[in-house]
Amino acid sequence: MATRVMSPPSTADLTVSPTAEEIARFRQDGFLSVERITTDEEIAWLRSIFELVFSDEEADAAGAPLDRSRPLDSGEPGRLRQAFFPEVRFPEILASTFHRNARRYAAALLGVEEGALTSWSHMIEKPQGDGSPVAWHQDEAYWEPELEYHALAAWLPLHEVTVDMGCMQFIPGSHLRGIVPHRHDADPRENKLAAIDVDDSTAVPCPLPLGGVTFHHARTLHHTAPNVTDRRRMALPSEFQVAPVRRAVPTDHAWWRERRAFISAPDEISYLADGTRVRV
Ligand SMILES: O=C(O)CCC(=O)C(=O)O
Repeated sequence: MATRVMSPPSTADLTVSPTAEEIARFRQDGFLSVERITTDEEIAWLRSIFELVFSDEEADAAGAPLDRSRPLDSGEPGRLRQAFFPEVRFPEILASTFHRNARRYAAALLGVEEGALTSWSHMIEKPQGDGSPVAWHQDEAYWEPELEYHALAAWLPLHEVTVDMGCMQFIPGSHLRGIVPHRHDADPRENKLAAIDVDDSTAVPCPLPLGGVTFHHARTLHHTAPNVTDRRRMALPSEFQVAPVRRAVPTDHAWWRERRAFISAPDEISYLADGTRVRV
C-alpha cells in the first residue's frame, strides 16, 4: 500500500528566539534544550515524511536509509537506520516553522548572521526494543580535517522522547576541549566513530516534550542510549554551519588516515591537469 505524506501545515503560527541567558548557557555548556521549537501539527507532518522515507516500499528510492548498526552487507534488520538529506526530496522542510526557528537559534548561538548559515538534515530511526546506542562522539570528528568549522546541530525528535527511548545526552563544556581522539567503532568503511576514554560521569540526558529540540555545538561530546521502549524512536537532526575555511595546516586525525586508506588507494590514483581523478 502506498504511504502518503500529509500537506505541510501553515508556517505562520510560531516564532521563537533564544534569550540572552540561553545563548550564554549554550556557549558555556555546548548544548541547550528548548521545550518548544515547532507546532504539534508540524511534527505530525514531519513524521509522515519520516514514515515514508523509512517505509519498506521506499527501500530502493534515492535517499533511502542506510543501516548504521551492523555491517552494510549483513542482511539483518537495522537497529539504527539513517537517511541523509530528506530536504532534497522534500524542500518544504526548509520552509518549515522548525527550520525557520532553528536557523534563528543557530545564528544567535553561533554569533553569526542568519544569512551566513547553510544547513543539511538527516533522519535517524531506533526501532522499538532493539535500538543500538550511538557511541560518544563529536560531530566535527566526522568532518574533513582540512577545513575549519563553525557549526552546530539541532536535534528534533518527532515525538516526546525519554532517556530509555534514546534522547540526546551531552558532556557539558566538552566543546571547549578541541577534537578529542576518536577510533572507528567498526570497519572504517562503515564510518562509525567513537571518542576514546570518555568520562561520562557529568553527562546530562535531555528528554524532551513533543515539539522540543536540543542544540549542540559541533565539538560537544554526545551519545544516545538504546531504545528499550515499545515505541519507535524517530529523529530529524539538522546541521547549521557557516562556510568552512581551509586550514593552512590540516589537522592530523588518525581515524581519517585509516578511513582514507580503506576507501581508496591513494598511490593508485593520479590527477589529470583538469582535476579529474583516474586510477593508474
Ligand atoms: O539520533 C541519535 O541517536 C544520535 C544522533 C547523533 O549523534 C548525531 O546526529 O550526531
